[in-house]
Amino acid sequence: MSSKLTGYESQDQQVTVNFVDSKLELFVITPTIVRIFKNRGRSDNSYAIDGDKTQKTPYEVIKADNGIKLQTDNLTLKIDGDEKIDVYDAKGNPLVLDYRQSREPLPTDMDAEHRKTVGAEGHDVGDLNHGESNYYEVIKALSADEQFYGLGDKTGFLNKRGYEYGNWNSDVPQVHTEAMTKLYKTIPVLYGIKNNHPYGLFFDNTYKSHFDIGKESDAYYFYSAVDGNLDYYILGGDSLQEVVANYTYLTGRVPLPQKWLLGYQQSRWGYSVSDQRVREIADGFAKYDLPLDVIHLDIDYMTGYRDFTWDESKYADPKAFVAEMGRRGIRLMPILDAGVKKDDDYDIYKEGIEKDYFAKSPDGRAYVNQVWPGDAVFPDFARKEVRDWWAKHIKFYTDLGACGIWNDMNEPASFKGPLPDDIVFHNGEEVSDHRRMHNVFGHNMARAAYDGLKAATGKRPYVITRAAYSGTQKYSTVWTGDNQSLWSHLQMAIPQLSNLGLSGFAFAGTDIGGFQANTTAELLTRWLEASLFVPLFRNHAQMGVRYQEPWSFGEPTLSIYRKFLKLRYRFVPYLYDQFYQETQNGLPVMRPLVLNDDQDPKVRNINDEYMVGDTILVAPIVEQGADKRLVYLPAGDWIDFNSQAEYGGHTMIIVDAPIDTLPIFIKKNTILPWGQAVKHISDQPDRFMTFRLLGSQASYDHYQDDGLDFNYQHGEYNLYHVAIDANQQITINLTKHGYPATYEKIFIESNHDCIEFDFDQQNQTYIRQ
Ligand code: MIG
Repeated sequence: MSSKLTGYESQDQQVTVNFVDSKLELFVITPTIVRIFKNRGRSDNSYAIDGDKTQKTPYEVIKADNGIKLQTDNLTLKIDGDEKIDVYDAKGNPLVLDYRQSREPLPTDMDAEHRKTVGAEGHDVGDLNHGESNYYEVIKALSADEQFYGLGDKTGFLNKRGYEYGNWNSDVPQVHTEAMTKLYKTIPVLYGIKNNHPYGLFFDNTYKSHFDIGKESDAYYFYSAVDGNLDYYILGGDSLQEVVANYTYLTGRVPLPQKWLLGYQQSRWGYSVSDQRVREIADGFAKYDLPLDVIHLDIDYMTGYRDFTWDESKYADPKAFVAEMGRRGIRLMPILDAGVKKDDDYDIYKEGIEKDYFAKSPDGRAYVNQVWPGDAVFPDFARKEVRDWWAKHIKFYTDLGACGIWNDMNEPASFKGPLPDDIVFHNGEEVSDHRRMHNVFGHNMARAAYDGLKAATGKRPYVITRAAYSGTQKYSTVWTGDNQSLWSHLQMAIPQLSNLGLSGFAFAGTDIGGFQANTTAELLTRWLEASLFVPLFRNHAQMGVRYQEPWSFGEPTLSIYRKFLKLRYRFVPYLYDQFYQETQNGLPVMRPLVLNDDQDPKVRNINDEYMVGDTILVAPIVEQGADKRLVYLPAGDWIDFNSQAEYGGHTMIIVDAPIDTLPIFIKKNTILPWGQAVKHISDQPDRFMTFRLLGSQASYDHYQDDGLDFNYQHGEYNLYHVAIDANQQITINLTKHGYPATYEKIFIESNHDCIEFDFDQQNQTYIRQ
């Protein structure tokens, strides 16, 4: 057989494989992560990965057959004489195999002439390569038994097989259906389970790209990009959990949030028109006995949609108003738009022009498009100096007392047509263009907000962003953009948030109740129930649609809404513990069932259940009119949280769920921390903690810190190990004591008892009363 492979060289953990007229670089990052790189003429830098993730890893390269074989303890890569790569796990099971034949595009009845006219009308004609000279494809063989997950915020279902998706951050105000191939984010990580063997692929390329996951063929799936280097990572691991942990090891983990971020948040485009209107909303929550932590301020608080302004004709005294809300336990979260108003009398615009901080047309002038403020320009956020400038101005908000920054329109969205390809942006300091920098615009904007908030407050920044790239999770939480008040969107929320979690975004949420269109009492209630454990717990609606505050529909909606808000606060310590775990293990808090048991074929296509950590299973009603549903219980024994009934695992059961009921199942023999029924999450340390035993014996590790700043990184946190054995002997150990405000009392609730333990300062132990 003829081979174009001429040899290889290796240095440290980099292996260069030489072919007659090209070369391929392989980087052994860890035993379970290998990077495959081929320079295609673009500078080599990553927005997703910070620093060098390479760990000292033994590996071997041997000549084999018609090529070479690179082997770590966990992965084997075979590179053949045609530059084809096949990857196997340690036991020799195939994970990722290059496809040897050519693609066979689906027949469409369309000739070139028709394609032109149909395309001209604005229809998607499905041609991936619009004559781009640096276009490429990576085609992998598909097995009959192979399922796919990940890809960030894409529409549709949990398992991505059979669909295609695009990566070009887009503002999509139309109804998000499974036919919509792209939304706001570009997170090109794809997980596969091939004949029961999990793996991941991460394509680190910011240019417009595309995945076809067995839509075109049952024989292959492929990635394509219009430009960029070939730069992808093989992610191995013995379980899907290990594969996901490898991805978050590479691209970073969601940092511990301030604890109150886990509280309930209320929003509507329209509240921010005046301090009086915002006050009315806060009053509603007080009047109806509803817990609330944050009210979001949409674009109307600004002066003429100018970033870094607060209209004093609508707010008598913004700072005093934010403080007034703060005294009531409510924080305010202002929106910040990507487009900066073009206005010669506006200091931010003037400063940005003087210092040359905006993207430019090829003629050298600041490029102007239109967004909310009318004519607007776009900061060149990938330049550090521009981010530092933006970050410095974030102080405007923190000085007024705002609790964070909600970044919008940062795909970037534009009203006068898309930004042309050749708009000049920078890639760091290097001159680049919109084609390359579009998909990281939101990433860099969010990063600037993170830096600004951190510098100004020393607290853990609360940033929300609509657009994102892989790695943005280190700086920001995300929401899924402009959904609608449709049952199909409530249904989509579960797989969409599950896949975002698998893609590194452990802190995410949808607009509860639906953003566009008019919600109903039933839909709003079911959406709140389904979101009970969703980290970003925010109701948001568009201006012009019917009100969807908890009281808008009267009774019984109000009482049911109140019941679930109160229940959420009970679970806040559990969720906070899960975030601590996530920083350690890199796994999302909200999980599709497949993440916890990738060997159970029954969980690979479940779209209407999710887990929280590995002990809580949630099976909400997501169908109009339904009052019962089927629930698949995975491995283990389960306790129905509502009825206390017990069930074995690997079974399908029918549960009743009238409108005021959310089916929740707790793995038998679990301890749950049980938060207090507070109205707002306090900045003051909790003095008591309750742990509830479900089942007969269990143990649990609980994390505690001040919930606000970075002192935990210097050891200021506590870990409690709570255990109840088969004889009902209870032990509470402070296994780490770095935060001074230990709980004064701990209550252990089991069956019908509640046993109190008091902290003994002298001996640093808990003593049973
Ligand atoms: O084009 O600021 O997705 O949450 O309320 C609309 C107004 C602009 C889009 C966001 C939405 C927000 C709205 N914004």
